[in-house]
Amino acid sequence: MYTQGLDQADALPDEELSERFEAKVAAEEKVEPTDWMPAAYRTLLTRQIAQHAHSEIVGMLPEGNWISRAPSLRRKGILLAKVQDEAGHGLYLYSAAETLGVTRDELVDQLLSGKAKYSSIFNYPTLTWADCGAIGWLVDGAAIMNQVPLCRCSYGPYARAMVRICREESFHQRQGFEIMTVLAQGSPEQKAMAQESLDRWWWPALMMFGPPDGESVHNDRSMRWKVKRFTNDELRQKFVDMTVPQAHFLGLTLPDPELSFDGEHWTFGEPDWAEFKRVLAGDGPCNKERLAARRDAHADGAWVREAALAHAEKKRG
Ligand code: BYC
Repeated sequence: MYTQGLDQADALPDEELSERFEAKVAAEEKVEPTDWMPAAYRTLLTRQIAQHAHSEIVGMLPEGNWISRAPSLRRKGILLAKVQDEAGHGLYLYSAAETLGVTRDELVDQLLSGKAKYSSIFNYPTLTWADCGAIGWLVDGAAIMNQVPLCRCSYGPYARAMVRICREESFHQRQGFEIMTVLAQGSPEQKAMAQESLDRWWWPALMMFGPPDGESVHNDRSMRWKVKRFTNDELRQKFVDMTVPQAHFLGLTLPDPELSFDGEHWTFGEPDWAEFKRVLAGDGPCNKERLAARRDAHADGAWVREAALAHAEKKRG
């Protein structure tokens, strides 16, 4: 069978196109939207980038909950900027996914119908102000650990989007750690609030890296095609090694009795994988609330989309 790749002047056999593709990936060259790529590579990337985009958009909700209740004008300004950054990340990522042939409407439909996954972490509630600190420190910290290697992903548009996203996530992580520092060094009540928040977010943050390597479905293919550069367990370990000393600096205790240092790494207990599976299956503490909020936002924005389309139509004449 012969296939015409968009970058090919002449038709080439699939095997030859596939060999060229593998050689390009092996040589650390970027794959671009008009290049020939195996259907499974396209599917793998569309899935991951779409889930990533949905995570950024749904990820605005837990912290968005605190914009009107931030403890000072300064905190409110910072939080607003951070939540807007997440919206921007979602938009870059939807655009990157679109270069693979899926439309924005299809992507949004998949999220709103509950068909598409988004990160498990955003199905947990933000109960106190300290949660904005814990999210910045732990959730954005985990995101950076996972996303810095994605700047070297083999697919050009995704890799390039990740560069800016990672820079912004670094600011998010720092602002979260600063909130935690102020609380941990504040009154006994403030320190207790920081500790209670850490207790609730620690295990869900470890679950962000995905199932253990033995249960990861996409790992082998994703590593071979240089989408992922590290396995889920490798990144989880790096995150724990980075974060434990930060918790010690704050004078807070991690909720894991099995935590111990072996001279090189921090060994840690097993996250509750049954809980992880429940959250992925739609039965986390806030799954229904998050989807309902996105559906309402989409419906409320219908007039904006209609007005924008009418304006575009008019301009076209
Ligand atoms: N939550 O074979 P595996 C942010 C799914 S947003 C939900 O290991 P893979 C931020 C996985 O999709 C950060 N689902 O998958 C925003 C797969 O299901 P399907 C979001 C998960 O892809 C606002 C199945 O489980 N970051 O930073 O090799 C405020 C088997 O997994 C999760 C990204 O999206 C999970 N935690 O590895 C603050 C990063 N884990 O598709 C911060 C990009 C696994 O077969 N994504 N699943 O139905 C990735 O790096 C990878 O997709 C993952 C999973 C490491 C997440």
